[in-house]
Amino acid sequence: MRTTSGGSGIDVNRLLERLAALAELAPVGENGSCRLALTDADKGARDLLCGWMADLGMEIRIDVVGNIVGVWSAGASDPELDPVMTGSHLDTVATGGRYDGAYGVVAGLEVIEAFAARSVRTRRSLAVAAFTNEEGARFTPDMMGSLVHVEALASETALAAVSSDGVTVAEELARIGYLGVWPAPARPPFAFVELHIEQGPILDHEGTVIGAVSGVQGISWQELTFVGQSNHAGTTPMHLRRDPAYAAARVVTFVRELAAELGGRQVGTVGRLTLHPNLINVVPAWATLAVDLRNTDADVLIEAERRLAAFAAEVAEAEQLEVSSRSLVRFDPVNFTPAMVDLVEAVALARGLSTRRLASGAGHDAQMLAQVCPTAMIFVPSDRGISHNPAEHTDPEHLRAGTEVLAEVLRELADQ
Ligand code: HGY
Ligand code: MN
Ligand code: MN
Repeated sequence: MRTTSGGSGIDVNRLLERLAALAELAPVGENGSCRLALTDADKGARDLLCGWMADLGMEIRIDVVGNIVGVWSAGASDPELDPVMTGSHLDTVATGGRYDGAYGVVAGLEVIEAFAARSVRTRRSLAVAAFTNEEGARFTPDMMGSLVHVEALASETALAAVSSDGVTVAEELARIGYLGVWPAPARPPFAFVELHIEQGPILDHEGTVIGAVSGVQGISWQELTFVGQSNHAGTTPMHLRRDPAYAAARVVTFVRELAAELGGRQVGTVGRLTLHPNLINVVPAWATLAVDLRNTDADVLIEAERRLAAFAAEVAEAEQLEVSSRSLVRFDPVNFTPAMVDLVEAVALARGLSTRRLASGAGHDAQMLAQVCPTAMIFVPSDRGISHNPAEHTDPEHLRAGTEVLAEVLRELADQ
């Protein structure tokens, strides 16, 4: 394995400037950004990316669900071969940080900029992708663009998805000018490597710089709805109530207790709870809550889903409510290609960087690309493990290290 002789050419200040330009499109707090999928802020980020790609002489492909793929062939001896792809996503949650997703896209550009400046030659072209709606915060499912890219979701289904504010993906893509014509699903790349912040506490807590990601845990998003009897808060005796808010509250505490009981890597979250009519003096008519369950173990995740369904039915019966549930997202745990994980680890160690293997707690586009090509992820630490929060931060030296490892991994793969 070659290590990059001399300077890598990675300019971390240029990388930071691009991350700042993206964040400043729709700033949240000191450092954060709100670029919900297909909003004007997301359009602004897409426009910036396409401008940077054009400046690098990349061929820009926008597909039928708005995925952006830039291909750099200037350094390739065999440009007709399937490219090696990197990338991530530009959309954020509403209270997003500066690095989640954007770092992986901008670092991909940084690698190409460094290779071009040093006339690096490889067999294969390099591609950088920005997948549509990775977060799933405005439209479900999450990882929407990469699901379509790998033929795990029909483009028609994605285009028809309706946002939490009542518009479809197709309408919003047309409105922001990113309803592309490049076909999806696409021909799989030769390999895919995603660079991302860990978004959790492990690397930061240990003082480890690089994570060689072994895989991604399984994800189950369900929406539960309890329907009861709306009534006057003052005149309705407690024993005559059919209160959906009470049932929802029982589920919120149950999810926490279930995760503790199952132990291991089980996590459970109720991040969204809606009451109707949501008025101080009205016993609600209905309550809707979204439950996010995750585990690296597929069987335990199924057990968690089973117990949640049983508890929701039990609470509904006791409170004489109707209960319904619908699955919003369901992904099995994914293990990345062992040889690819080995490569990430070997490159990091060869550069003298502290490294460890770990599974990802967060979902990523890489877990979709893993269905169609050899795939790996590289993590860098998140300060205090904070993410999906404007306070998200990663040390510039860690951002540089991650990008340098990405450059070396991409170069090794592009010569295969
Ligand atoms: O939810 C996730 O894990 C990812 O941030 N979309
Ligand atoms: Mn992400
Ligand atoms: Mn995220």
